[in-house]
Amino acid sequence: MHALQEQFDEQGYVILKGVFTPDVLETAQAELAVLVDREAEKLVAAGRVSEPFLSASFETRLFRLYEKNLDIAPKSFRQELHLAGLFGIFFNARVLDLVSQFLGTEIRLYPNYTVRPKFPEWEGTEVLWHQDGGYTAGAAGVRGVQDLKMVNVWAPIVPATTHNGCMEFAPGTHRLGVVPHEKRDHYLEIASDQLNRYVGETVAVELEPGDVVLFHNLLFHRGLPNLSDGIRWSCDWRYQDANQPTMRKEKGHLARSRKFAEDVVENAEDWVGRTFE
Ligand SMILES: O=C(O)CCC(=O)C(=O)O
Repeated sequence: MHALQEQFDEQGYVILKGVFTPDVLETAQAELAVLVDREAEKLVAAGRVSEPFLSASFETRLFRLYEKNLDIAPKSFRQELHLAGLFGIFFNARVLDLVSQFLGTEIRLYPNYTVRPKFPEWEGTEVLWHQDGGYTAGAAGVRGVQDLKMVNVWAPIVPATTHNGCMEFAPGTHRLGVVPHEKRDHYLEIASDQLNRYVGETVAVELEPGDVVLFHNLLFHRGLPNLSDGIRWSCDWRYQDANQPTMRKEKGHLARSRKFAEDVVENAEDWVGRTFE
């Protein structure tokens, strides 16, 4: 078996260094900066801020805009991500080549692609211990979630460290099946009787921009608290064997397909012309 797949099967994740080239990252960050511009215009127009904080850095500006407006702050972006500069992330040929080793030729971008601006010390963006499949099971029922053939991907846009809230994994927990999750204020959380056995054996996943981590849909994971004064910007998205149903109301977008080649998202322009669905 391929070494990547072996580690993925054993630990539930695999870290890949330097997958995105600097130009892919710069293009993505520039696009996200435009998205932040739009947020600034919206808040100024609504009278929620008196200035657009134009001189603030990418790492701080969105937080400056929302720190006194946390009641309406975005916890994540999804619908807004049909932007040309993000095609190179979600449809990256190097990532898709790797993922095809797990999923084969029919690959769907699963309909929950996300960009997260994790704010300093705000529980609204502090994602608690969960399995991604736990969210799907919460909405669609446990049946079928166990069999979803998926590869989940997480990549930072700024360095992700234990200080600013990188991901934390509980290795091996992907073999436990879907476990019960409980509803908290902002997110679901794995029930404590399930979690307590594993919290002493976790790993913090510190990554540089360009690195990606692939992980199993049932791996216990969370984002650590952000103790820095900057935003931990990151992307998380998932690929699925497109022969399967998404178990969501949205159908996602084909990233590779032999069967339905005409439906594959072809390029950035094609991506921009589509919607979150
Ligand atoms: O970025 C985070 O802090 C959490 C992301 C996450 O839970 C996920 O990608 O499934």
